[in-house]
Amino acid sequence: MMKILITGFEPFGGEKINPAWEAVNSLPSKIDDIDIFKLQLPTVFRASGLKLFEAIDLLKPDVVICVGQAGGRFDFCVERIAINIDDGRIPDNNGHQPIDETIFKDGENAYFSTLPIKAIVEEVKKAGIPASVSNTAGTYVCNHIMYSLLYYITKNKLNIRGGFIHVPYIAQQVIGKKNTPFMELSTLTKALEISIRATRDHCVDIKVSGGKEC
Ligand code: PCA
Repeated sequence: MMKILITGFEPFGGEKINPAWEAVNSLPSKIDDIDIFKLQLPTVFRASGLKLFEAIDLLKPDVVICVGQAGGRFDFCVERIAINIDDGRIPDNNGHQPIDETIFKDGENAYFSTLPIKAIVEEVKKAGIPASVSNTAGTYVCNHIMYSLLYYITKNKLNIRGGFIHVPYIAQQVIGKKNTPFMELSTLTKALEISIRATRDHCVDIKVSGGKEC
């Protein structure tokens, strides 16, 4: 039996909902032979990481997938890399806005996702849902949590695969906003289910191009 811990963030930046949490919360508690544990994280530097570490220690999952909103992005974005820097465009939900601060002084400059990112993208696209590999998770709380997760796994030599997925706005968030991409909530939930199955089915990633020019 495989255990997956999947997280979504609280709303932030003036939004009333966070599609990441809405989609995570809509997942069933079991997918095939996989037990799904859902956790909402505060959109707050540091506190989000501490809450995640506690849940990892308690649950001892095989896989951790963190999910966040990336308003303005068109597709379901599977992140490749997290970097050791906090640089907030806006304050977090506790009013804290770090600028160019190192996340962990004894951490690497960056960590790569250990999810099968290419396999996830291919499987999600096969279901008719736009998806791609993203090469930056930004420098806000989402990059912070992805970095913290991979730092914690590495430092404690945990046998856990982990990574991060960014999702676009959902329909109700773009009412009155012009030229803003969105997906249906049910599409995001389906893409997460596919990502979970792809992670179970691919311990080693597939070799297909996910490259982009800048
Ligand atoms: N998205 C933000 C933080 C919380 C969220 O859902 C980000 O991309 O950093």
